[in-house]
Amino acid sequence: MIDLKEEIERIILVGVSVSDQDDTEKSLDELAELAAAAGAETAGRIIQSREQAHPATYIGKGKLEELKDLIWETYATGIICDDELSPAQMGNLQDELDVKVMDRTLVILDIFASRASTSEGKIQVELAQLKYRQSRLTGFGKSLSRLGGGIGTRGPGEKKLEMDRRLIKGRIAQLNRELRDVKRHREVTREQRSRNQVPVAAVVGYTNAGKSTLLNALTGADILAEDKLFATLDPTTRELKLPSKQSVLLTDTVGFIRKLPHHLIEAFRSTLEEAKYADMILHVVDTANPQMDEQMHIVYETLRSLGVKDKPVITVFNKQDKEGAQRTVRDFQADYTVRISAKTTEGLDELKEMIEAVLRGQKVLIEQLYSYKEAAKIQLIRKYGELTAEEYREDGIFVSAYVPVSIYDKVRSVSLGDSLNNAL
Ligand SMILES: Nc1nc2c(ncn2[C@@H]2O[C@H](COP(=O)(O)OP(=O)(O)OP(=O)(O)O)[C@@H](O)[C@H]2O)c(=O)[nH]1
Ligand SMILES: [Mg+2]
Repeated sequence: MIDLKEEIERIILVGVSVSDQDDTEKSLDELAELAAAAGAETAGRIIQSREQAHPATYIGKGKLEELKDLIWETYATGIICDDELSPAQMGNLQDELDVKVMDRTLVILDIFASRASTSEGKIQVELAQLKYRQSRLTGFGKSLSRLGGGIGTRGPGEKKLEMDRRLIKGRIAQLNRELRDVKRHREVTREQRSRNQVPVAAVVGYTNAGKSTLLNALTGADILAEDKLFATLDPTTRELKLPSKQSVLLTDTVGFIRKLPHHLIEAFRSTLEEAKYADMILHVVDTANPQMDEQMHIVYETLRSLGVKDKPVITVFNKQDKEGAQRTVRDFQADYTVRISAKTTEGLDELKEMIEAVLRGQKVLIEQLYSYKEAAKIQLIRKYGELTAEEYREDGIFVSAYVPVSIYDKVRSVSLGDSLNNAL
């Protein structure tokens, strides 16, 4: 029988350090994880310090020779550069090295491609892949036909790899149309939600921070949570009942990462923008990751680039149960911070209280006497607000509650005004 298993790719990581060598090392550590997530094995790494990447070959001539030697010594089948290569760089490296040449973007796209499960996710990934390939058709054709598989060949658009430019253009247009429908659908859902007055909290964070685990712990949802990068691609929304009985919708979404390819941001914009329409942000941080601060910074940068601002932020310092987790943590950009473990559920009650506090801040307090005829209004308050006291008196029901500003007019008692008018 023919062994159909893909040959494991052995790759060399290549980075250019423009300022901080240490930072480039960390970025390559992450690139190694990305490569592993895409099924490749790291055989070595090379870093060059230079003012900027070489416009023609990414690294300089001397380093290129060093890289050739390393490829030869380690039997590497390819290289992955830590930045997105221009089509020219890719072509030149291909000619020089005679192994498969890949970049960070290609690897991330590949991982997204193998994780996409819903039709929405698949459309978005295929679109991002095609846009990336569009400008690199010539260089790629060569290397892909040589190796016949591996990184860069997976995904919903697999069969379309050999399409020519004209067909790709047509396919991109078609996917864009499909994406517009998806977007419209998302907007409708969003509108319905806001009409329902149920507040929404977007769960964001660096990939692998524990967003899905947190959502599962809070709501008993059954979302795939795994120790791998980009386990979640498709947004999932679940209802969380708070101790005060009111509900909040939690939306889990794509994790962020440094140098998130812009093709992906564009394609996944409607998914990533969930945060833009949320009432608050839950920012999940992996405190056991040595690069926690850097990751937090990247999350804020990404949120800014998506136009998410002026939202209350609760930063959730997760994985406190883990050995090596940092205990002294702070985040000056957050309105609230809490230390938790989504795994042991430690700190979750405190987190829920904070969510309530944020919601309360977005509401107004009403303390009124309602006539018994107005019972329907109290129902509304119970549904969308937070009822803190309810007293049955002879002349009506006295209610103290926090309600969203949007329903304030609907639930205000008129009976008091009526009785005053009658008395006059
Ligand atoms: N020890 C420990 N592990 C945790 C905790 N929370 C999450 N994890 C683990 O961290 C890994 C990543 O968790 P996920 O919930 O998949 O992370 P995510 O943020 O959803 O990641 P992506 O969907 O890939 O962006 C999993 O192996 C979890 O079991 C925690 O509080 N303690
Ligand atoms: Mg997840």
